[in-house]
Amino acid sequence: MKVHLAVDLGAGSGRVLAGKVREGKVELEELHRFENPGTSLPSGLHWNILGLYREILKGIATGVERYGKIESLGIDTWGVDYGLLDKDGRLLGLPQQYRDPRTQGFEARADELVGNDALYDATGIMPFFLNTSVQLLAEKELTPDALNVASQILLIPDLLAYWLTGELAVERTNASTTQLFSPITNDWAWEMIEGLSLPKNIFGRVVESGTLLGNLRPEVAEEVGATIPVIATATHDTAAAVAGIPGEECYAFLSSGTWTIIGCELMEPIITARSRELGFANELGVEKTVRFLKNISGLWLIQECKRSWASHGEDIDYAGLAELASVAEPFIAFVDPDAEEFASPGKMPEKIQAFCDRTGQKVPSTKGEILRVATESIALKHRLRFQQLRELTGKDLKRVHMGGGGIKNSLLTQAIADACGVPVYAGPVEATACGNLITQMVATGDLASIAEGRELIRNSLPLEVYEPKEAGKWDEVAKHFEAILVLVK
Ligand code: LFR
Repeated sequence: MKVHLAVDLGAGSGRVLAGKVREGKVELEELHRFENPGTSLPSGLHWNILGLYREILKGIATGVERYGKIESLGIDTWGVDYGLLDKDGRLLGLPQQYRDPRTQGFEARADELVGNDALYDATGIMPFFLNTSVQLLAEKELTPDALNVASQILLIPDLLAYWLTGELAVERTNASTTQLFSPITNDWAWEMIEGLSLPKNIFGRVVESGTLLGNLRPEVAEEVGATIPVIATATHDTAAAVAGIPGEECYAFLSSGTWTIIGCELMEPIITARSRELGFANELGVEKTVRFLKNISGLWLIQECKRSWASHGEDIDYAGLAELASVAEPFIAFVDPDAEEFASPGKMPEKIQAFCDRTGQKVPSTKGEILRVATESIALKHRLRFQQLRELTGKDLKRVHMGGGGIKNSLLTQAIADACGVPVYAGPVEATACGNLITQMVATGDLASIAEGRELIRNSLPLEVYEPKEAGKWDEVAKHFEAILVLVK
């Protein structure tokens, strides 16, 4: 039996998992789980990066204790966030969270400086408040001290891998989330970097997913109990999830977590006036693929409702919340899950109610109603994006393959099948960890290709099929939903 470790950090929690391959099947085992709460300091919203690093070490040590030899390990996290290093490799300040409000107004500033259209044409990435480009611009104009002396930018998984190995590199799938990397030249988008007056010298070596970075530093190896090769896996969690979703036929992938991300795997980017208008991004995937996709604010709304009620002493688990939503009256009102007011944390139930109120709809009053409105609205947003994806790719998409924690919410998964009018193949829940692991296994020669890895996943983990129901009803409510989108535009 061979064991690889996947470190998978999300914007709420992180895990270290062991992927064990025996007799043609992969088994996942959670070795260590920890919280990753955003922390508010006088300087804004931050990640506790050193805390995360310590938790990762704990998880690796558990893996070594349990299995002795570890073939390799790889880290994936959310995209876009970064740390800056000085010339001696010291971290300059505590990395900030993409939801930190400092970026407000800086999408418009980027537009002034280089033009959002030009940025899209050069990078294939849409203007979005969280892009690294927007964050760096805000940092440069508001708090430039660190940038002035920085000699290297690393994204979060690169930074953690640097601490583990001493090797400096930015992995390509995550580089593509910065809006500063070109999927056409396969290099940093230098013209845009110059146009935004960002320091060119901080953008260093980019490596393909599946690159061996090196072994754990001797001090780290001593602490965890073994020397382990570290691989720059598909370090962007969504790239890992897409790799780990074993799609078949002509399918759209859907990676469902805090964000849900819907898209298609392509061999070439689609950068047209229409794709720009509809806001689809060309992020990069494993084996030189393009992840042509759109973010939808997914479980975030539900997670934030949960957090808000818990802070008032009503801590209901996700199963309990789903139960409340499933017995509430359907289709009483709709929100745009991607409306600006929902992007920042806090007061989510009240924000949903205020949205319904200001758009002249019935205001949901119970927890069940609020959650039902959120769930159906999220599903309807998927429908819209699914249809746009069909139009932009010209593909006759026959099904949705959905992976990630979101599939545990069967009300939402069924609603997505109903709203899109195609079957949803749900699985695996651990798509991200699976993609992280198979990318490593290809790198170590244990698998020939990602296709072979997907076959391994298909043979090992359950897939559940949700057939679409009540098509007529959803066609009708989609009209109301889309009218609300127009109203708030
Ligand atoms: C999902 C994700 C999305 C990205 C957002 C911010 O976890 O990585 O792909 O758009 O987080 O990085």
